[in-house]
Amino acid sequence: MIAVGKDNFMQGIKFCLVFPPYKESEDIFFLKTARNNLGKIPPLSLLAVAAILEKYGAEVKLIDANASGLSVDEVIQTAVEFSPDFLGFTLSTYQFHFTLEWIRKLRSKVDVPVIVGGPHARIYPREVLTHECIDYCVMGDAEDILPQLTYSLVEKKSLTEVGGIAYKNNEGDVKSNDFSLYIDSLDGAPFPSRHLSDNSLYYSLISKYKNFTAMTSSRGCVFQCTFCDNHCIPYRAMSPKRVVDEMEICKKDFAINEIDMFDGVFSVNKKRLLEVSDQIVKRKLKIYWSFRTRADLIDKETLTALKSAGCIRIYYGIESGSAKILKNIKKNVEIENIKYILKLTKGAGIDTFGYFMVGNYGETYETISETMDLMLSLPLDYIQIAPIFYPPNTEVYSDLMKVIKRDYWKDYTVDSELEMEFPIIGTDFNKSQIHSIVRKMYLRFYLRPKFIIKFIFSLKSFSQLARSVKAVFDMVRESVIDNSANKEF
Ligand code: B12
Repeated sequence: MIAVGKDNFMQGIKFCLVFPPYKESEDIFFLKTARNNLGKIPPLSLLAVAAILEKYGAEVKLIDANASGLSVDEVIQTAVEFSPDFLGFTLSTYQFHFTLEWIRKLRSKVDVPVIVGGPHARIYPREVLTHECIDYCVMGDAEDILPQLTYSLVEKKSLTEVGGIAYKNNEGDVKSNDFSLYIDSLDGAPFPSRHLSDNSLYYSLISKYKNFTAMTSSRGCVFQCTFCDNHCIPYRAMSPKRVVDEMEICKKDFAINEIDMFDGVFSVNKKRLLEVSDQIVKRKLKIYWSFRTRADLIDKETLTALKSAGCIRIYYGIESGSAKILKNIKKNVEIENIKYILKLTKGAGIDTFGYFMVGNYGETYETISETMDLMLSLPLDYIQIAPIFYPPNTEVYSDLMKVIKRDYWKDYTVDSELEMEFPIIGTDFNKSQIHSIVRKMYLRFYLRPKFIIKFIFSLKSFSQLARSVKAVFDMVRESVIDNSANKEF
């Protein structure tokens, strides 16, 4: 690790971080309704990056074009006026080419080095760097890497000692320093620079209070689900104090009343969960919050603590009602446990959200029926169903690669013209059947009179009502336009 010199060595250096709009991938969120109405979540990665830069004295402009609705030309104009020394973007796989277009356009008017990070830069740094408009990939946590990279660039030092980056050397060859990728503790990471964005822009379809924001309190994952690559990153969680400090800042400095914790699994450690709840109560922090987890990581004691600490909703990754599928995807949660915990959660006065998947290895009409039955029998307030998808770096994608005999995402990163319809593996269902099933499941769940009445009575604000009416209207309109679901399942 190289020393970066003075604490404020970035004084006088300007960074412009841009979060372009994105469209939910059709393969991930299938209903147009969900795509158009899910909400606006702050670009947490860039807020974290901004905080690191500000810590060292840099001047940062963060442009959330996704939430503010700015066009690329408007963003270019703002960036030109700001006149940065560096541009920064976060890269996800599915949005890669769209983001690349924005980078190209911005770079053509603001010709400064471009630094990227995020999942796609971590997984395919070499391929990302084949694009001329991108100069540096940060492949891990930015907390140590970015100051070292910036320092080395400003001081014109060699980059060979800067761990966690990929770059092009003077000969144009891509070099990748695959060491020092991750920080050990997240407690030292500065609080996200929420003052750089307009917090009134953010909401989720089901958020109940304004202002709303999202937060993460851990990175990586300890579980091995076949459809996710989060376990490829070492698991680290912030201490309860650090978590509640950030919640307190949200409340006091940004008038935020509702926080959605976006950690893949927030309650890995029961003691941490109880301490977080305890500190919220002790500090008399009146904040409403929600988080994502698995049913086997919740029990009666935690639910009581969570309720008194203002937790209003738990998102459970249920995935399937078939024990066989749960085993195939390495989820390994007992169906009986799911039923028991969901009932307890509702009983504790906490809303429940269930994530489901369709099209996994071993999926049949029988397993779909089991999932449908479970979904309709559980005390769930909301659901989201994802058709099977094959993200890079996951076990499902490795299986797929054996069938298609190539690393599709790698080729796609280099070649923007490349398009390919993935085959669905391990089940006889094809993609359109899976989409039909998903649509049918959504309609079966959300158009139940019981659900509609309960939902109307649970509404907390006019904005929530307006958003919900629009979502329901879109959903019904969409299902009238395409009623293919009813033909198949
Ligand atoms: C919160 C979140 C969102 C938020 C905020 C997005 C953001 N990146 O800020 C919203 C809702 C907007 C969102 C949108 C999407 N997301 Co999202 N999201 C997440 C989630 C849950 C947490 C990310 C996060 O904020 N972590 C906290 C920060 C502090 O950590 P970090 O992201 O690792 O960032 C650090 C480093 O990676 C690095 N870094 C990251 N970006 C940059 C940029 C620069 C310039 C530098 C120097 C460093 C750097 O420095 C940061 C600080 O150390 C992750 C899952 C996960 N557990 O990571 C999925 C995840 C990143 N999202 C994913 C997906 C698929 C999407 C969408 C395509 C939506 C969809 N489902 O269709 C869009 C794409 C948006 C886009 N343009 O990138 C996938 C990406 C998979 C992939 N291979 O690309 C993930 C991994 C979930 C998953 N397991 O599938 N997402």
